[in-house]
Amino acid sequence: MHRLLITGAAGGLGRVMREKLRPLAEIIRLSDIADLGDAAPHEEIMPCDLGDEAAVLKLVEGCDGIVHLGGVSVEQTFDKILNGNIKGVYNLYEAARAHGMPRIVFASSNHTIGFYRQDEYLTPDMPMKPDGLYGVSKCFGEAMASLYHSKFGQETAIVRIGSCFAEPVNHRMLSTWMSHDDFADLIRRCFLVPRLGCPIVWGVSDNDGKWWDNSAASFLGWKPKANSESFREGLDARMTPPAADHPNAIWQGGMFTLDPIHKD
Ligand code: NAI
Ligand code: 15L
Repeated sequence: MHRLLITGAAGGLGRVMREKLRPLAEIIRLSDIADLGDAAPHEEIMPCDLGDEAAVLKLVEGCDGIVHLGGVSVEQTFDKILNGNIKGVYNLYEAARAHGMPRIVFASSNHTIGFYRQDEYLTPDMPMKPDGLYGVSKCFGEAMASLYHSKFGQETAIVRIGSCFAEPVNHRMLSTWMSHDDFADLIRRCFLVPRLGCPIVWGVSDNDGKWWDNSAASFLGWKPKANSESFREGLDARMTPPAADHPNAIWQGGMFTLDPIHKD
């Protein structure tokens, strides 16, 4: 690619992908509402609020691919979610439509299905069961990706990320964890595959205890390499596993299922 846009580039995943996705494009355009530091020679920095339609239109101009990580990433007030994740996604898809429909990797979340129990094994065609307003906003994002694919042919990889951190930080994440390297490799494959379409891909490493079936996305050729089992012993030494009646032992979305509707 000539120019790859990463939104949410100042966030936890954005900072990691800023480095790991460097080989994918000659120029990496980085955007966020938070500080992004100085641009390296191969980088362009374009601060932008995703809720600002005109700014997003400019942001996407000239881009050949988009990794959309920006937006609210936890349970929050409806107003914040509305701006970042609802208006933001609408603005992004409209901007992509105006600028040649660059392929999009959309960071969706396991919180679209957080109210499934941990003893259920999911395929991507199963109904959504969001566990909060944040999860609902990701359902909206997935629906926008599907709409723009059906109506206009816009291609998106909808990646339902489990827990993408340096390592799992609790026992639930032994099932949901995805390594940074596996995510970067998945993104690379989404841009390299000749025809992407609009698949839902479970963003999870090859964990022994995973809850999600990725066989429908096998055409991507993505074979995650990491397995959270290597962290189990360390986790067991640091903390006791959750009791059987704890949300982290019942629901796939874990503690998000307990969040109230945030008012401020
Ligand atoms: P993060 O919260 O660290 O990063 C999100 C970034 O988006 C932040 O830098 C924030 O400033 C920016 N942002 C928020 N509202 C914005 C707006 N209105 N306009 C422009 N930028 C805005 O989240 P993280 O962990 O890096 O996640 C990245 C993406 O992946 C998010 O969309 C999140 O929902 C999704 N995800 C992440 C998971 C994880 O395990 N890290 C799991 C599931 C989904
Ligand atoms: C998410 O969607 C969040 O963005 C991330 O911070 C984690 O909480 C993750 O899900 C998870 O479920 O572990």
